[in-house]
Amino acid sequence: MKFRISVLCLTILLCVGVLPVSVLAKYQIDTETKSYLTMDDGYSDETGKVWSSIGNPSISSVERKIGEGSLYFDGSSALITVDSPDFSLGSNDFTVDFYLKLEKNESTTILTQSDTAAVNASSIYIGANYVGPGSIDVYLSDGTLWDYQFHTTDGLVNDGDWHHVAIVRSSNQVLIFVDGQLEGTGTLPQNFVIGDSAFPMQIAAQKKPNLNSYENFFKGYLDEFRISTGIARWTTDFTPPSPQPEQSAAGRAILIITMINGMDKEYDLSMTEVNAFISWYDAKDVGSGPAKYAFTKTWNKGPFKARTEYVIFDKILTFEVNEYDGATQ
Ligand SMILES: [Ca+2]
Ligand SMILES: [Ca+2]
Repeated sequence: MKFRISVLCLTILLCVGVLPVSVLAKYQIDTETKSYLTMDDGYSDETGKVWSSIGNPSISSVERKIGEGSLYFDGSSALITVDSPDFSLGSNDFTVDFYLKLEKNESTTILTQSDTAAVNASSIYIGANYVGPGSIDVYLSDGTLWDYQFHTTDGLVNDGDWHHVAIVRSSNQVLIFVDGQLEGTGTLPQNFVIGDSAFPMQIAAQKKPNLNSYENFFKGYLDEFRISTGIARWTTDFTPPSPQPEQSAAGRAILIITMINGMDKEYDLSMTEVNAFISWYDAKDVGSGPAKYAFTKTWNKGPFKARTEYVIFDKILTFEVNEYDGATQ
């Protein structure tokens, strides 16, 4: 007897045992994206930059906002990466955005390219709890001292929940959004040039002067951490981003065919290929079409130019399609 378990698992959660689609959700990388840590796989950067850890930041798959995980900073851990021309903010628009879940009420670093003396070679400092517990705070420098500072009120991000934060420079305006609401704003002099720091870019701590040690540690979770230059991603209130993977033919699926002898055959296919197989199966099921279906093998080809594997309709017991997102978002 032939039947099929499931034609197409469009609701991925119903498909057990195969990559849930949500795992792979991430923002699209555009040319303005200079650093983007999804925190799903540690602290690898989608733009190819290499971050190294201070202490032991750890992935949490329990606490996460988007994708598979977030990164937990225990109050003595941080991330740094070497200076890059990508981090020269100059007088350009920029956006720093992330999700955070804060576990600390004292002043804490989120992102900076400076040291705690801030005398020389400073560019940007983004922190929390400087106005009071739960504020988001931004300091900008022309290279020497902190020339301008911008704050939200306190009490915004210290409730133990996840919050989306976006710091935006749009021309001479600095905007701080929390959960998509404009909560802090201020004005820079026209064409204010932010200093071109040579310090490492630092997440979750700030370097001590003349030392390879750090202070002002962040405690809590960070997720979907992104630095963008040349773009003000938001200038009015918005709904915080929640990237959903495409459910289109761009996706891929694992097709598992169970043969009547109990053997499983697995194919990793594009949805176009899966749909072609289903069309063949449906046609054959009502008595038309060829008795066998050909899969062109692009794997394990060995010395051959091409290998084709045939599946015989009469030998199929069931099949199952587990769709996943194969496209980079
Ligand atoms: Ca994530
Ligand atoms: Ca620099």
